Amino acid sequence: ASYVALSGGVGGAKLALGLCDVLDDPARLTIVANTGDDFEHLGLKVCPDLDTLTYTLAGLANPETGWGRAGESGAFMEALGALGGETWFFLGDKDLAIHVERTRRLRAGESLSAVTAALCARLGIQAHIVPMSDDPVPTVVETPEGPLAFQHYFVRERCRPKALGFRHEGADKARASSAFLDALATPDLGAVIICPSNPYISIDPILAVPGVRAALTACEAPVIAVSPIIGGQAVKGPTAKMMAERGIAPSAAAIAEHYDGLIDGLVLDEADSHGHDDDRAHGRSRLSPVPCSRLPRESA
Ligand code: FO1
Ligand code: CA
Repeated sequence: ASYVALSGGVGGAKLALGLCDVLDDPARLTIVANTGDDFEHLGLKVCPDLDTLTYTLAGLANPETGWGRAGESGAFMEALGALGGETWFFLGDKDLAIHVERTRRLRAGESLSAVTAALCARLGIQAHIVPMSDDPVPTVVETPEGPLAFQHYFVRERCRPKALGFRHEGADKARASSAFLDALATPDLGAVIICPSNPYISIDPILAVPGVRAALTACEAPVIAVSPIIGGQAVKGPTAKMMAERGIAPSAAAIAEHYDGLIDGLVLDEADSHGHDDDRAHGRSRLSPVPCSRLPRESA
């Protein structure tokens, strides 16, 4: 069988790496990356989630941050700061290379899908990392102080402003990447896995691309989400904060509710199975807990 995973950055990349480990042939896995975090910075096209997936699967990721590269140096940033340039978004000396090369190829007319495939091949990655779309769909965060571009909210402001909502700019005109749609249309598709990424800022942008929801509900394969909430806390990052700001108590059941109508199952921690049973009692019985042992595994 083949598999499709929908992923954001650091949290999703860890599951993607695990999926590669359990598959005999990682080339059967297509990982669709959120590109709502992408932005142009210092004249360069930066795609954080694509790069986090790329570095993680290539074994090059920085183990402390989860993003950027291991063994990184900051001479460029230091020199830029001395010149009065913008340093709130850290671009390491090695990491800089991927932004420069991607920007060059995009300007030469290649699609983001083509550039990503070429760079992943160069780094020896067997799984297919594909952008959700070749069209820009930048996430804009609505805050009491006005709208903020995603990285300005996330990195520069450290998620401090209350997030009133998220807009996926350009989503109405965007087209899903052909590699994404082709992977969903594969006849032997075994499962679609929604990684334990932030539902609002990592998965919703993918679902906002026209045709994606329809393709997911139409496919025969089960769509299984892995909860990013364990015991009322986010595995990583500001997911619980964002849920609280929307008046939603962070729980695995709330994640099931968020993906209601889309998923066939939710992988959750034993710590959360009690809340989930409560949820089932309230009439959402088709969302049954899926034991982790039933995660996709190639039959021997
Ligand atoms: N996250 C930060 O918190 N601070 C940074 O300076 C930063 C730089 C950065 C550079 C390249 C890259 O691929 C990712 C980077 N990230 C940084 C992570 C990025 O902001 C992600 O969008 C978030 O982690 C959300 O997924
Ligand atoms: Ca379905």
